[in-house]
Amino acid sequence: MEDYDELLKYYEIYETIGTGGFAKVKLACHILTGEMVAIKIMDKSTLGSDLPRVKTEIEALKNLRHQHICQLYHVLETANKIFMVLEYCPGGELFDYIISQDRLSEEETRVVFRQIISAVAYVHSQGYAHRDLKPENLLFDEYHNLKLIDFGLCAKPKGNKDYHLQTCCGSLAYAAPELIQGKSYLGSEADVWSMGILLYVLLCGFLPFDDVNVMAFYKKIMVDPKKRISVENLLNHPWIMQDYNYPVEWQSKNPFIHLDEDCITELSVHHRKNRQTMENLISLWKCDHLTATYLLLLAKKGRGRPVRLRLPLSYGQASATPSRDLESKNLSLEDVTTSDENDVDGYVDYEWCDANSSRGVATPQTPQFAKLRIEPNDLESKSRTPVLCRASANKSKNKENVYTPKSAVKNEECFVFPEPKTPVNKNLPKRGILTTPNCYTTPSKDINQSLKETPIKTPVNSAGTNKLTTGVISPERRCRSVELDLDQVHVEDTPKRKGTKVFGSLERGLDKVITVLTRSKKKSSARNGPRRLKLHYNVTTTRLVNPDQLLNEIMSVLPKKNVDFVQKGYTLKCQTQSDFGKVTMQFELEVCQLQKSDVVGIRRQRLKGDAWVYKRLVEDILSSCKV
Ligand code: 6BJ
Repeated sequence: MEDYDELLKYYEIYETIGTGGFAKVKLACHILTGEMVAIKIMDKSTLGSDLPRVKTEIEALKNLRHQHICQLYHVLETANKIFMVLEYCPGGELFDYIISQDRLSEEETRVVFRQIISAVAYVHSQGYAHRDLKPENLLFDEYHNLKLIDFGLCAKPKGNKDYHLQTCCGSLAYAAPELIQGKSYLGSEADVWSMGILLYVLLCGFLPFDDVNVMAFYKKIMVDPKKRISVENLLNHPWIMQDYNYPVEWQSKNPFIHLDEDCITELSVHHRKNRQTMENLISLWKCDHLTATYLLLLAKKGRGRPVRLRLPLSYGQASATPSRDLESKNLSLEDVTTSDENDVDGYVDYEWCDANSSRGVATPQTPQFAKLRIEPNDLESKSRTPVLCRASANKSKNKENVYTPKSAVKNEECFVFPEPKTPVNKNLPKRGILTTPNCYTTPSKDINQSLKETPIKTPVNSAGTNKLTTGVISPERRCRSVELDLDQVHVEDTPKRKGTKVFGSLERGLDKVITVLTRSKKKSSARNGPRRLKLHYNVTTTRLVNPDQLLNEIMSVLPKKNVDFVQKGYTLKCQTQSDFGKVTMQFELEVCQLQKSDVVGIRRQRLKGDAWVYKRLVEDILSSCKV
């Protein structure tokens, strides 16, 4: 548990949003800036032969800084754990986005693909090859701009850039023939192959080479790498240039050399150090808390928020954040105050925040009530998230220090969505079960307009049943499933925080929180229905109006598909296992009420497992339900 002490000085940790082979990703809030982050958590003892992969990723990400690469802010290593604090990308995986739309139009594919080329060209320019390019490794940020993740398989041949690699890695479906055949290969050429597969998937919604028979699959994958286009020639390929008339801009718009004046000023004041000293310290780019604070402050400025840090404490000093102090009184705080009640410490920059911003759960205009985590297993508290973090990008109390966001407007590879046109490939079958019609808003070129449209601000009620109601277990797996509470994963590894000194102002805050707790508890118990969610591409609409009927329908279908599940309110935490008892897939299905509509929907979220297998399984489940 000491493993978490250092991390908890700087971040508030919330729910698990993904589990991979050897890592778990949790949402968190950086306390000083109030910015949301994603934290990749790895256990050294279970890493084993994957440890080099983690080191590779850290080394690569420390050297990469680009508008389409998920930024690494902070690395912490303890006796048993490695923590990577990463850029927050609430828009979900490109994979989920594609399948929700069936496939993308040619115009939208071009927008997305130009961003991918931009990221890959930059990676190559720095001497790296990614080697695991696939739509699961591309996430959308809050502005619907893509960010490349997972550099665990990337390679940087020393010295000669044309060095041929030998290791076969990555996902087979996206792997180049020379890689599959075990030949030596150029990482950059292998990446271009994967990009070809990606382009196909974007336009068609399925893989070009797919065969249950591995040999048959291998035979299909053949082309001489020398006949393949180079990234350089992709940049200004006629198809890529169409509608744009300029090549892909792949250079970094956030280079390491330039330091932001306002961020330096704020950090100098905060640390009581002169500007030059501060600049020298930041320029070391140690990937420590200072790096994280600088980069997150810059991100905050980029979103038009005040360039301000929250607490006048120095690094490493015991934190006086409300939640930690409150927790010392056996309360775990997730949300603290209403926007006009936040007098907990000197500088007030608490905002409504909801890590579900992509799911549109926030009401910045109305007073916010505290949401407390009473019980780690409490559904409501888990589905509704922290308040101390950031919220609406254009809501600002401090007008003097507000900046016009630059990144999204200035960056030509971002946000230049032509109006959606009729798909060119309309002869292909359209709309599968995972399709949510009309759910995608084309981002506007006008940043202010697009910020208004960002789901963070959309009011949604979030009510859920807060008890583990019934554990429904598929008959085939009754024994194993008894232990199955997927949430334990979250609970077990989130340590109870140690008590810290409670400051007077915080005690006042605590009083308020207790009052609010009573209020919000009353509120939720009075309303035991499903959550109201905004139409999002992870939500499938139905024709039904009765949530319980839909829930029962899904629960009757799951055992037939060999899916184990635990019901928590209107959420079904599902998993599948191999014949050897290995968990092959984890996902959630949640029955929700759609906003501004009488109908109910199903929110789905993959947590673990192969994306294509997941797609087929969820399609199968949903088409078996009479929805
Ligand atoms: C990475 C993952 C970066 O809000 C969300 C936010 C999902 C951020 C999100 C909806 C949600 C909320 C609560 C519970 C369940 N990010 N952001 C791996 N490597 C590098 C970066 C990431 C992951 C992220 C994902 N989801 N679902």
